[in-house]
Formats: sequence, structure tokens, C-alpha cells
Amino acid sequence: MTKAYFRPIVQTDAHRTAQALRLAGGWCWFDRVERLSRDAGSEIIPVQDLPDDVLQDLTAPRPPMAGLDFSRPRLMGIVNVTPDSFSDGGRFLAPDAAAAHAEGMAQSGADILDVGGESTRPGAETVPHDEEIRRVVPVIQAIKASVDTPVSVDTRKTQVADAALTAGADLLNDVSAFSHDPSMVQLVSESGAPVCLMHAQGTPDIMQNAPTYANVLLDIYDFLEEKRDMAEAAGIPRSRIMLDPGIGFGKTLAHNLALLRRISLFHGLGCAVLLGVSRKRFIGTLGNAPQADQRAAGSIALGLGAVMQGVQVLRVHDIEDTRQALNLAMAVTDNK
Ligand code: HH2
Repeated sequence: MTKAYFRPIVQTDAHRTAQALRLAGGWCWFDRVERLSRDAGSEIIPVQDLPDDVLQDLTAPRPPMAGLDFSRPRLMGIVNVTPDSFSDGGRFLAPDAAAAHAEGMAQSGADILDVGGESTRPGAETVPHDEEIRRVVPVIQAIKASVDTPVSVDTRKTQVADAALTAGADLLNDVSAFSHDPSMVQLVSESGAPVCLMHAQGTPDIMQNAPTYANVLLDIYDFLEEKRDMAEAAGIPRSRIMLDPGIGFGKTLAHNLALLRRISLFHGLGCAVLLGVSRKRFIGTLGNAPQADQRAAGSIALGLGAVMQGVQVLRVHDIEDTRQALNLAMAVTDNK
């Protein structure tokens, strides 16, 4: 039998039907599901027809992670300590500037701060691990000394992750999902730290050359399912795993849109879902904003769309504007 995939048709309307189930213990509900398969197209089924295990994965509240409670959407503020990031490269390379930027984001409503010392933009080159440690550790230490906001470290390297945890990081964000450095899985397992595993096709230097998929949505679902299972087999419980489809990492504009349209599929993996669209190139293309720092409006529009599909964490550059937009969107959505 071909594998079936179940995508909740997520609603936030104030009137819930009698059959409505709460999605992942959060702010959305669903009473119908799109059943997808690789060869038979899709059909809509009522929740009563869902297999029990799928129902459990879609509805189980996501336990808090790194101090974040997922009964509400959360914002991850981006702190790039790099000379070459695509939107803010070089602005926060000095530890003091990066820490001050991070503290400002904490005050403007970031729930977690993601510190990265290696750009993963298309075409970016690898940074040696000791240089990456030199960039991120002082910034993590400075943030931990000044604000209570949890910190994550955006790295593909075990040595960097280890040094960041020692400096006080609360979560590891590995955009290679354990592929770049296979010993990362052991570090995560032994340290007890939560982890975000992201899908990427290819490495940053070549990933945008010619990305191809049989079915972008289902291929990425299968990839993340495999990584989740691998992590669980290594002793990392699901309650410590966040998953991310990796917008822009080996994806064309059409791939990004296909993922965003049906992003609620990923709730079927039973983990919190993180989305990073902030200021990415396709927003510039569709939104007529060639300059990355002019893309806040498009980034917020896509972020709120994802939140209305139940996505728990948005990784963003423009915290202040996104916080304002999210607070207002949630004020009219919250109907628990
Ligand atoms: N995107 C970037 C970096 N890290 N991590 C996750 N989990 N998801 C993402 O979508 C993601 C990520 C790329 O954005 P940015 O950090 O702004 O740029 P750069 O890699 O050039 O530093």
C-alpha cells in the first residue's frame, strides 16, 4: 500500500464545530484532513476517519522546550555574528554590537535569540570551527549575563555546539540536521539539549544550483521523519525535537510556495514546527524588494500565514514589527 500523509486543514474561526480537535495543544483547530499520497492525488476526510496514531501526533500538546511554551506562537530573533550574512552581514560582527542587538530584540519581544557565526546563504563558504567559536561564544555569554531570554546557537558543527552549550546556550539549531557533523547527534543526546533539525538539499555552496524533488512537500516530510526517528533512536525524545522545512535551502521559488501553502502537513510529525522565511530572496522577487532589509512586510505576511496554520516558532530579523503584527493577529484569533 502506498504511504498516506495527513494534512490538517487548519482553522482559527471563532466558531468551532462539534468535531473540532485542537491542533498540537495550540491556538488552531481542525475537523477535516487532506489525505495525500504520491500516486493517488488527494482527498478530504473527516477527523473521525484518521488512524489513531496520526490523531495522537496531530493533537498532542507540544511540551515546552528551552523555556518556550508552545500554547502560543513564539518568535526567534536572528543574531548573525558574521561578515557575510545575506541581509545584515558585517553589522554585528563585533561581540558588543551583536550582544546589544540581541538585547534590543529581547526587549522588543523575542522569545529566544538565535546566535550564528557562519552564514548559510546560497554560495557561502564554510567557516573553520575555531573561528566560529570565537564569534559566537562571547556573544552568548554577554546575552546570558544581561537578559533572561533563552539562546539558541545556529551551527552545523559539534565543537561549536559544545562550546555554545558550555557558554549557556539552551537550544541547538542545526541547519544540516546532523548531516554535516554526524557526531552532533551524540552531543545532543548526551547534553540533554533540545534541537532544531532543518531540511536542506545540498550544502550552502551549491544548494541553489538546480534543486529538484519528486514531490517537494512529501520528500521533505519523509526527510524530517527520518531525522526525527534517527534522533529518537539515539535517545533524543520527541519532546526535545523541533523540525523545520528549511525555506530557501535547496529550493526554488515554486518549492518555497508549495511548502508554505501546505505547511500544516508537518504537524503530523508530532514535534513543534519552526519556520524561517525572514527577508529571504523569494520575498524580494515576489514583493518587489531587491534590498533584503526592505522585506519585513512580506516576511511578516508569510509568518502570520504560517502561524494561522499552527506553526509554533518564526525565526525573524525584524522582531519589533513582527511582534506587533503577531500580538494583533493573536488578539483576534485566540478563541480557546
Ligand atoms: N535560515 C537561515 C539560517 N539559519 N535556521 C533555521 N532553523 N531555519 C532557517 O530557515 C534558517 C536557519 C538563513 O538566514 P540568515 O541567518 O538570516 O542568513 P545567513 O545564513 O546568511 O547568516
